[in-house]
Parts: sequence; structure tokens; C-alpha cells
Amino acid sequence: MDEAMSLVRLRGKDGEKITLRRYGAHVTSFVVKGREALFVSERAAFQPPKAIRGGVPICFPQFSDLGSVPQSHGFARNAKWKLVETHGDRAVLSLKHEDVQEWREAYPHQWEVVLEVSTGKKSGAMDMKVRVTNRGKETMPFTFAFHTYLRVDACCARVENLKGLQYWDNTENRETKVDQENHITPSSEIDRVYLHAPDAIRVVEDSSGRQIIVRKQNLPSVVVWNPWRKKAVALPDMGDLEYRGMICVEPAVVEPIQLKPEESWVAGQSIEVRQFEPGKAPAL
Ligand code: TA6
Repeated sequence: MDEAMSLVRLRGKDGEKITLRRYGAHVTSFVVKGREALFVSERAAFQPPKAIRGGVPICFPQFSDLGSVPQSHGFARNAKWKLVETHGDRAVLSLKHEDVQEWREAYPHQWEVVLEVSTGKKSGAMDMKVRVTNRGKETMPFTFAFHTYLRVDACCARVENLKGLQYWDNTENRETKVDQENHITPSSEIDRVYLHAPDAIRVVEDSSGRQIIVRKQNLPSVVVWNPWRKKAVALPDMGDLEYRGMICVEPAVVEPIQLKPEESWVAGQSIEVRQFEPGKAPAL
């Protein structure tokens, strides 16, 4: 196995377990009270240059096709990051423009990205913080997302706090719509970019009483994605029925940040898992 795929393991004060890899600075597991909160496909190819299907892919310097790089979601998730430091409950990784020379034509900028992953200040939480710095002489445009795959029973999980918000519907050529639903429970392919979303998005799995709260910092948008069956079957690194066990809730910035020389941009997400009696999940 490529040594970039070797595991970095973090442990929290209440037994939280985070697993990540240098490749893509990719978090592939977050276990709270013995239960996995992230989805990773059984068919994920843990082999460069393919991105790992699941966990938290880092989408930089672009989300989707919203940038100049001819590869969806940019190239950070396909790159070998440097492990700068790791102490028990915290790891810091970095990627610089010189580490991905093959992309210098598509993205002709000098930059550094630093990612910090830690068990959260709150019990049952994982914190991720990213800092992008422009080391060049030109303004540097980018978009970004934490492409987070949550492990939930998609057929009975509900994504809350998005009612009344405008979104781009990627299943209909990015048509702009307004969410009329009290919550989202996927029953077909869903691929929505909510341009201005609340900083806390809750996913409630009534069947188990589990709640996963995705909190975002300095990321105005959130993407909600489930490929449903037809798209899942078309993905070589996803099982035909695995769509039933996941929902992506992806804090993002989809309108390009224009970073001036020597400027830095900082953003983050935290994933908090709470457990209640089934059906008794209190309001956020
Ligand atoms: O975030 C949603 C999305 O942009 C979908 O349109 C779908 O393409 C998904 O990301 C997965 O993309 P990937 O390149 O990882 O297959």
C-alpha cells in the first residue's frame, strides 16, 4: 500500500476515535461511543490517484467545476499531504503548490493549505480547520468544500434547518429553487447547493435517536447530496445499494474567494454526534 495511505489515529478524552490518511489529508473514520459517524464505500479505492469515496474529501482549489482545474473538486483530495505534527488528539497536515507541480498550468498560483483535525472541544465532536494562504504575487481565486459523507440510514434520516432557502438543483442544470420542505429525507437523487445556509445543520436519524450536527465556520453554503440508486450503480467505487447508508452534508464556499497576495483565509467544520432515545431527539 502507498505509504501516504498509512493511518494516523487520534483519540479524544471521551473515547472518540478519528482515523485519517496523509493522502488527501483524508479523514476516513470518526467513531463516537463505538459507532461510526462517517460513510466510506466498501469499494473505495485506497489507491492514488483515485480519491477515497467517503469520509471527508477536501475539495480545493475548487468545489465541483467551480474553478479552472479540469478535475471535479480540484486536486487536494488526490495529493500526498505532509504530516506536520500529530499529538494524540490532534493532527496538522499541509499541502503546497510545489507538491502538485502537475497542476501548475491549470492553477498557476503559489499557495499553502494547512489542515488541522482534532477531537472537538465538545464531547462527541470532531473539529476540522483549514487555512489557505496566497504565497504568490497575484490574486488567487478558489472555491472550497468539506465533502462530508455522514453514515446514516438515508431512508429515514432528516436534514433540517434548510426550509425557505434558495438552492441550486444540480439534478436540473443548477436551476435555482427555494426549499419548501420542513426537512429533507432523500427518496431519489438529491444534489443541492444551498447558497446561504445556517451555520448548524442537523441530521436526525429517528430510528436510532442519533443526531449528527454539522457546524460550519466561514463557509456560507452547504451541499446536500445522495446519488440514489442509478448514480450509485454508475459509480465504480460505490456499492449499488450503499446510497441507502449515507447522506453528504458539505460545508462549502461556491462563489470564488479572491485571496490577495500574502492574505490567508480560514474556515472550518465540526461534526458533533449526539445520542437520544429513538424518537425523542430534542430541537437543535
Ligand atoms: O457534492 C456533490 C457532488 O458535486 C455531486 O454532484 C457528485 O459529483 C459528488 O459531488 C461526488 O463527486 P465525485 O467527484 O467525488 O464522484
